[in-house]
Amino acid sequence: MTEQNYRRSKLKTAYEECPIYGITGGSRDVVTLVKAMLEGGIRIIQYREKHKTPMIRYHEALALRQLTNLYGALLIIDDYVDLAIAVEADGVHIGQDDLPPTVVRRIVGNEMIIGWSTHKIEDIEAANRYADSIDYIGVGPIYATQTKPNVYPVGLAYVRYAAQHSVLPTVAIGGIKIHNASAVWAEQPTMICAVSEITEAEHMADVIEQLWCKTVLVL
Ligand code: 3NM
Repeated sequence: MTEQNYRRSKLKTAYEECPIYGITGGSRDVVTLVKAMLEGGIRIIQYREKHKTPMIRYHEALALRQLTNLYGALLIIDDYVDLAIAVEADGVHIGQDDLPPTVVRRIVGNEMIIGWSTHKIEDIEAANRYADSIDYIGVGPIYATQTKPNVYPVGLAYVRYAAQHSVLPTVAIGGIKIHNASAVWAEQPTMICAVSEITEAEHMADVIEQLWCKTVLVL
């Protein structure tokens, strides 16, 4: 198996087990939060803690590496390529303003999954050109979101365009809640991600299930 096939089959196994892509956030302790996400069935965890110190991020990411290994889940590190390498994460997620995907690929080697955020049609076309370097794309924000500042909703049509034109798996993100998840699934993303809806949930497993069950309705 090539290294690219290895990365992609690892990712596919995870999203076929559960198509909800989990991202850390909110006010709970991050290890408690991720344990509840994993108990709720999520198999892809992105560690996204932009404002903590490098030392705190390192210790938290190490703890999440152990925890995700225990559950057979993937750990993806947001933004910090060095941290992803340091904790032997499964992947790193980068944005449009980070280093170019080809450069990140050169730094992390061929076994690490790379995800790339996209926000407009030209980004999807660029992602297709970078498809040797990256393994999935984020598409959003679909709806208005308080979680990521200074971004504007791109709407459901963008999910549809991504599903139809991206050669890579897609993660729909941004303002996704239980009440609008079925509308997002109807546009056929590979995965959906609901940050605040999950991190602020009182009964996390129920929320994950309700976000997830919507897939069954449109199949
Ligand atoms: N990335 P919530 S939107 C982390 O569009 C992130 O790339 C986005 O949070 C993008 O589910 C977003 O609470 C925040 O709206 C999503």
